[in-house]
Amino acid sequence: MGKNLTRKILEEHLVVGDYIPGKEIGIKIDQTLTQDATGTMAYLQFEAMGLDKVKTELSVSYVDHNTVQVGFENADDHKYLQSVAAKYGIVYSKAGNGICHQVHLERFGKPGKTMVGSDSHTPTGGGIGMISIGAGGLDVAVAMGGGEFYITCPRVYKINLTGQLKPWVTAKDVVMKMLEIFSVKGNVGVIMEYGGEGMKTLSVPERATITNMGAEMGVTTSIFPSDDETRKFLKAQGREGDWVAMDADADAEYDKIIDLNLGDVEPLTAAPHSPGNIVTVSSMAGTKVDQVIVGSCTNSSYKDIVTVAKIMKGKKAHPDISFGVAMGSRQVMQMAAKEGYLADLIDSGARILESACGFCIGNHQSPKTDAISLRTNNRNFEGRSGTKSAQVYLISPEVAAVSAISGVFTDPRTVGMEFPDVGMPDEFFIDDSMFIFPKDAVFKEVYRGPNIGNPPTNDKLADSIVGEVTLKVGDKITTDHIMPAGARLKYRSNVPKYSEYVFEPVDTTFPTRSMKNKEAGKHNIILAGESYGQGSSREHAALCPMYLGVKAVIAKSIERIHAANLVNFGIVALSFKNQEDYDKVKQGDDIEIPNIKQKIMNSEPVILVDKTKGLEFELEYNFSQRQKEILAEGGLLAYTVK
Ligand code: MIC
Ligand code: SF4
Repeated sequence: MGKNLTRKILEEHLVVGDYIPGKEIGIKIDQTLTQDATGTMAYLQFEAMGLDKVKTELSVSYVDHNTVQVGFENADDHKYLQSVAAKYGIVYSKAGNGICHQVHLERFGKPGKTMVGSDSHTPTGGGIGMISIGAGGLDVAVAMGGGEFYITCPRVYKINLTGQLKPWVTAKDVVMKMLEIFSVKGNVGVIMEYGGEGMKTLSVPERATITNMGAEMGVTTSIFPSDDETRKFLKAQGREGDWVAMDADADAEYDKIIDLNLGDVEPLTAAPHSPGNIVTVSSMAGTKVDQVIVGSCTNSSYKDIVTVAKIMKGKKAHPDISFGVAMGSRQVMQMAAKEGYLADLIDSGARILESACGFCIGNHQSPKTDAISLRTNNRNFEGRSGTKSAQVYLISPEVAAVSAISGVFTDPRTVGMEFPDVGMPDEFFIDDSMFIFPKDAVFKEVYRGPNIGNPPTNDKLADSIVGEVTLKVGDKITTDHIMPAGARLKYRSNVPKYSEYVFEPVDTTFPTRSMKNKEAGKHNIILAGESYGQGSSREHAALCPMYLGVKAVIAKSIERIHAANLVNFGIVALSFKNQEDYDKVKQGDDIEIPNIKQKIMNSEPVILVDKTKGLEFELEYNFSQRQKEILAEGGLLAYTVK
């Protein structure tokens, strides 16, 4: 049997372990990316490692999340990031240059390479044939220092695309179809590999939309082969030399093969409050809408923006709609300006937003109370828009534009308009002047504003965990529940301050109750249901609980990036041997996990003693030897510098 593409790239980068699906492997990382909201902590941790320079082929530090700059904090962080980039040989992408994933695809992505990024949508790079994985900032810091990156050797599913998309049906609908099939949970440890004749009809940015939102399925990453379309895209970006053909062998082995006929896909939407709540746009048709926003790393490529501009040309956004457009990169914005599309958008009444994350992370453009908001991004978790009562629907740019005009949810196939089939330009407009490359960077000293604190450290793992179930939560708790972003995002570099908001959307008393326990020498334990830690890569969802004295999370299941982040910050992730035991333990119960350190190190069963109930429960865990040692040290930073 031949090899699939995933295996080919991973084997070429394998440095620790054997290629056995389900087992931990360490891979060499060629490129890294960070964004500012996770980047400051990643670079503080990198600094703590005491190295001279990054050891990767390329590391890029993007500023795209915290660009609103209300108060000094964000601007201070940007300056810190710029100075660190200059010191360590990192490319710095200034605020205004665009969203990390879109810009990286345009200017740096290379087929066959590996990349790790401190953002969960790093798999966008899979659209250009990279193994591109999202991780916590500390894992990225280690990779920048030349350390290998650890993943579970994946199970690989082939998505065999056939047919061709019908007019008004898009790559966004394809990935939403995938979410309908695979849902947002149960896909940990899987890589989705796309192939088949249908793939050839999709351009690189369309493929990137699919791999981007693959993150919502909880997979390790998604990847497309590198073919002639990839070559065309790279050539148009002036980078044909970066192209190599990459594909699976004709007789490649897969763990599962799924056929998806592109011609069968129809316009879809993810209804509130999960990217996995997929319904057809036609079933929503006629529903009144309050806000429409086009943008985010999922849908803000040249093709997306030009398509929207062509639909809007000569028309106006409905008077009751707030219509916003955020282009994914400065390149897209420059081309839209030079080719007249920006004028068409402005004429239509669009609010032109910065080329940044902004609305997607609830940093601005929060809709009105109870609003129906249609957005082209990838996540619609409750409250993520900044308005708890808002109903956010995820849609394609095409659905966004026609609905902005009509004021109601509209199936674009019904508007009687000719489909604006926008192709790939032969040449993109190239202007790299908002990058500061290491050769041009002037380094004087690392700038540290008052918002930048040293990363807090943890104690070594205690012999026994003794404390309280400080919080019990249900299923699908996302990192936006654990560590909200939006208005709180500006505190990312100030852990004591940011920790005041841990679990804010769930229980505002959690930080004070936890701190009280910590000060009294009691450990905090979180009890959770299925798919705990869905969503973002933000390590603050582990780091801030660690700061508050959380020592263990007992959950029915934990999503990949968050599970790794918990280990990285010395928090023990456990599950009940019998899932029903979850119902028996209550918030506030006094508990003890005797001899946890010794038991984990010796791979023995761990027992939870519920002193309040007088009951004992067996707990399970699944740590590699490396993870056990990290936990014993109290986290990855201590383990790395020891
Ligand atoms: C997100 O889309 O949730 C974010 C904001 O980009 C996060 C990163 C962060 O929290 O800083 C992600 O996807 O990892
Ligand atoms: Fe930015 Fe939104 Fe993409 Fe996250 S999902 S990187 S917040 S645009």
